[in-house]
Amino acid sequence: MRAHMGPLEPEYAEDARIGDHVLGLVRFGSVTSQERQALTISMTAVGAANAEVWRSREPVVRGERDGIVFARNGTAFFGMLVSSEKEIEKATRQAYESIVAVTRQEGFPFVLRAWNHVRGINEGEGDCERYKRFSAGRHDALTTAGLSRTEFPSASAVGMRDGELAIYFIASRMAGRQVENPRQVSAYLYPREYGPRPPSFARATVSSMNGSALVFVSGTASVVGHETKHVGDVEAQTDETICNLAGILGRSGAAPGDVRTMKIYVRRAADWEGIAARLRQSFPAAGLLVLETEICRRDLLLEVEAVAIL
Ligand code: 3EB
Repeated sequence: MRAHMGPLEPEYAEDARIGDHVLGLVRFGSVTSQERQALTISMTAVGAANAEVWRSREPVVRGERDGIVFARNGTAFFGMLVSSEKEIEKATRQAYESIVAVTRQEGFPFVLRAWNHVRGINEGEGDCERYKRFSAGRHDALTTAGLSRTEFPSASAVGMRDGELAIYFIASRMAGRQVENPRQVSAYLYPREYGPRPPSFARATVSSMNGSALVFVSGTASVVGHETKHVGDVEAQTDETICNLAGILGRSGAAPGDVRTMKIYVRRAADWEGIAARLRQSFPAAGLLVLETEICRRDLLLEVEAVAIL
């Protein structure tokens, strides 16, 4: 642990445990389940790390409200929920209604970062694809609650094997700053072909909790404009993804060496070592966690998210 720990610090670990100074703990394992203090999501971790830990300088306070299990300190709120509702649009709409309501009730009304896991995310054709239904439910809940585009969180949206929907998120007492990527159309402005409602997320959000700036970079992929580039070519998709990550980090005020953690979602497990090697060249200080999963667009072979601390 570093000498001057901020209010909230991410780490990827092997077999991590809960403790007084752990705000968030997510394990990647066989069965999706919400325990009293941790969430397990059914995905295969390839490589050593199999857990995501958010450490807190101060001891945390734990609670549960409206189906959301949470922990908070003076500045940050970490929430988790699992839904067994089979209709994914309804599950997602209800989940985001709860997220908005509970974070407002608890005094952390700014949701800065959300991780979305949808079983069978690529199942269903056309507008019935589960990812598109998910997007619709999220959009309708957030906009009905009064959020404008500039308040959408950064996000990742990928698969999981078991369960229906699992979401974990970080919220703050203070608004974050959104960052978009000029090489990419903002997701909330994607054209109709990507579904009846656009995906409601920012490319990154920057938070200045307690003076130390935290940069949450969304799941980032080989998307330029709004189109997938390099279909079928994992090396070229990796390079395009790194180019997008570098652009988003730069506009967030972060240098490559500021990146603490990077999570790689990889559609085909066999691709992971090549992707990780390229990322280590560009971001040498980052701890890596690799998960094998479906990704929200069928033609994407990887998606990479990052957290930087300035
Ligand atoms: C993209 O750039 C890739 O719907 O929350 C990345 C991160 C993607 C988050 C989401 C989707 C989401 O559009 C897909």
